[in-house]
Amino acid sequence: MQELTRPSTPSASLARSDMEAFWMPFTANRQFKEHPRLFVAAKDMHYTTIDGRQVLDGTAGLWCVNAGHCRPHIVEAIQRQVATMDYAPAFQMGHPGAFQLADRLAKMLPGDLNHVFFANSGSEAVDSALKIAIAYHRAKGEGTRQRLIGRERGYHGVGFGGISVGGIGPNRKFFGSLLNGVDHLPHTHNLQENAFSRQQPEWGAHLADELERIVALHDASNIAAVIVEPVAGSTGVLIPPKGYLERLRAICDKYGILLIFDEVITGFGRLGASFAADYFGVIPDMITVAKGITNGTIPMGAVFVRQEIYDTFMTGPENAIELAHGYTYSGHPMACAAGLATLELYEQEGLFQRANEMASYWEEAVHSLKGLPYVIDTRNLGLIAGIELESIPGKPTARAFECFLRCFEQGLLIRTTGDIIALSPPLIIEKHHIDELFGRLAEVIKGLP
Ligand code: PXG
Repeated sequence: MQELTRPSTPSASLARSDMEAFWMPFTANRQFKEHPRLFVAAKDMHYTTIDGRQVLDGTAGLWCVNAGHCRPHIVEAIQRQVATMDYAPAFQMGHPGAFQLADRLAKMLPGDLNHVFFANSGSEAVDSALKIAIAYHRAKGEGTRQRLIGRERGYHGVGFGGISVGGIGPNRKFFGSLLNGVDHLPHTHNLQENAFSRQQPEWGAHLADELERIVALHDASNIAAVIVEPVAGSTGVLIPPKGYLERLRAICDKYGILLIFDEVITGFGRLGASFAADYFGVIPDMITVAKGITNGTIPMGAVFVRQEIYDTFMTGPENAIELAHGYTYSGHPMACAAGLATLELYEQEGLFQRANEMASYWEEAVHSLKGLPYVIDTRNLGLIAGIELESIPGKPTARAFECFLRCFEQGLLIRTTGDIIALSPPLIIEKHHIDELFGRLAEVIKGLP
């Protein structure tokens, strides 16, 4: 075979014209391409920009790099796997890594959640979970249970299933009639009642009772599942009121409705426990994850299901496919290698415990921003913070976005949604990083227009 030239690597600089072809996701494309913000390297708590500056990562990439960047243990596992077996067919064939990763995950899971369906992203995990919920009821002879219940301000990715149960207007309004048969619980965010709460707010558990009204309207025999984020991330860090998740669990139990926790951001140590289900002591019937499952290195999502759900499908002829669902890359060898190495690293370094121990120092730092100009709320849980700014009249999002740009110039990566700053650093963060992060952020906020 003819020797090829060496594969090309991304170039060290980009002209404006080089940037046209890439249609960037969830990005103001024209604005970005005029003033690009490009990263070229990452290590532990920092990114390196294309012009050689160090940027402290206050967001673990996008809530995914929980063990910090470019950890050799994970990098080596991926390198080894890609050189040994790049791909194995996912349907009617297998490879050991997928079974090993599923087994390891099953051992971490709370309650009797102990089976794993692999996908490639949070969006796919959510669509898979919703499909499993409907098919589960059908397999049990309750095929009328098809309705799905999400929540206002919920984010469950961008598939049609996810935006249907999701509760973010701009993510829904352009995309037609979406799924039929979806209702939404009210969100729990209320600054009059809960501003500047530390950890779980006191007010709002009663909002779970809205599920009773939805059941009364449609009858439980028509409802398949409720899906919520235990802590909503993308819509600006909405922390569940004390008792709220417990009530949702109780109402679902009462009516035989499946409860799905979307733990794409809360999974893998973000709250100082393996999953939010462990943290809150509320065990759902299914959990969706992505992001931290591979430390953000190789795309992977998964649905965790209870024994009883899996067993319900394992009937009928042994040679029949039990669930007509799956992806070419379900359990991709590289994602599995990355996942196994990631879980080893989390365990070896005790990172979930570390996050738990760091949470009180983090909390003090978050609430030190109270009293700064425009800061109308600070809230925190585990290694998550939400800092809500007063909007510029007539220009929602503008103030927080300006804050984001100025932080980036000051060597700090934050994430904003609306006028809310969301922070979710790698779990390896040290106290001096926390001081640096909030010190810089405070200076930027003080100078905001
Ligand atoms: N569910 C939840 C709860 C999420 O947070 C998804 C599903 C979708 O995952 P994928 O892998 O399909 O993107 C997410 C994704 C942010 C931000 O800044 C959050 C997400 C993605 C991008 C940005 O808050 N969460």
